[in-house]
Amino acid sequence: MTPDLFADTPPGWHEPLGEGAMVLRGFALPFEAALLAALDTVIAAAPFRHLITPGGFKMSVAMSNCGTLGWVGDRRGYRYDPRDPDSGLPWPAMPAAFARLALAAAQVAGFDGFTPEACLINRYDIGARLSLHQDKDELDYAHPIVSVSLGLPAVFLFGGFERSDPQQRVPVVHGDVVVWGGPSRLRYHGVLPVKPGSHPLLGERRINLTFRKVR
Ligand code: MD3
Ligand code: FE
Repeated sequence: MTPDLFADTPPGWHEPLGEGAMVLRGFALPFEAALLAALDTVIAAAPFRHLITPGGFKMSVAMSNCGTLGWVGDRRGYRYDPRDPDSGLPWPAMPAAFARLALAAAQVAGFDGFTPEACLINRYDIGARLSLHQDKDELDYAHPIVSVSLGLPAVFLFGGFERSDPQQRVPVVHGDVVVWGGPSRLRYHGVLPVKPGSHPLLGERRINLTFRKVR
């Protein structure tokens, strides 16, 4: 990695966001090569697709999954499913590098033994966004969600417990990991439209991995 003298924070910086939520700047960088290789393998087996929301809109974010469960949605609503509805096959296995990174990041944030069944993989092309929502399809909110940002930078909106609560803007770049646990687990959040640009390894896109313990 080339040290960036003008970065806002040094690599390895751990930034508390809210109770139970923490940004681990650059935490994924030592895993970068293994993550990108594993990502290619997963996406070859379960290509990205744009889900249709229950309201009938095509999401701007393209998604896939790995692990024993994947998050899927259609006109009927959202659910976790052991199979990819596009292929009828089980989702690709969770790559070892993915599992190790999620476990290590959760541990640093104070959540021991994090063994997620699901990794949702979001691809943001330029302009793609994720509107404000809560993640409520998991059974036990005592488990954190771990999110890994790769490729182009983005700005997370980190709100409160009501949709109308004020939002913090949290910029994230390639390699940043955020652990969302404790009381922060149920806060509203979203992603602002990804700005035009090109990342040296990933090109004109942002990839976000979210690790979830579902049941
Ligand atoms: C804050 N993904 O897939 S991860 C999602 O960058 C999702 O793709 C975004 O939100 C992305 O559901 C943001 C950040 C995230 C995940 C879970 C949270 C933020 C959270 C749970 C509570 C509070
Ligand atoms: Fe979410």
